[in-house]
Amino acid sequence: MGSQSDWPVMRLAAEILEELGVSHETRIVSAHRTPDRLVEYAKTARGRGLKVIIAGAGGAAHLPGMTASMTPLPVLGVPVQSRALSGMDSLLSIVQMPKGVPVGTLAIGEAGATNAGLLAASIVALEDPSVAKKLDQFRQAQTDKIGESPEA
Ligand code: RP5
Repeated sequence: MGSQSDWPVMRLAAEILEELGVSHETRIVSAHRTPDRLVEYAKTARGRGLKVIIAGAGGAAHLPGMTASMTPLPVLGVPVQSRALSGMDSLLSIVQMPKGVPVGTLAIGEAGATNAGLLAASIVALEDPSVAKKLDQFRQAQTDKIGESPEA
């Protein structure tokens, strides 16, 4: 994530990964304030064995796109809700990538963070049966919670 201030939202991605048994790391890497850290992180990610990167940022949210420009790994972008423009700035900054450098962009805020974790787990599950099983169980439990009629 781009800042400590993103953590209250981005922790939801970490929590769902934890729940699904997907090993992960959490880092603050700012495209603007720590550019050298970003280059180092993105360029070494695949060599360190990472499979997917979730990048959450707000405002002029260049972290996901710049990360995607420096790694062949799938990059999932989470637009964090900004104070000034409620996350529309974050969303547009992340989603409007030029052809050839994709970022899989999720919803603004908490839904996006959780869904980024779920999507990352789905990617990992392609080659990890234990994660696939936990993902199936998660989805079944979610379905089971939905009543057929509204309660009074
Ligand atoms: C972005 O600027 C961060 O991702 C964060 O969402 C936003 C505001 O950062 P702070 O000023 O709260 O550190 O780089």
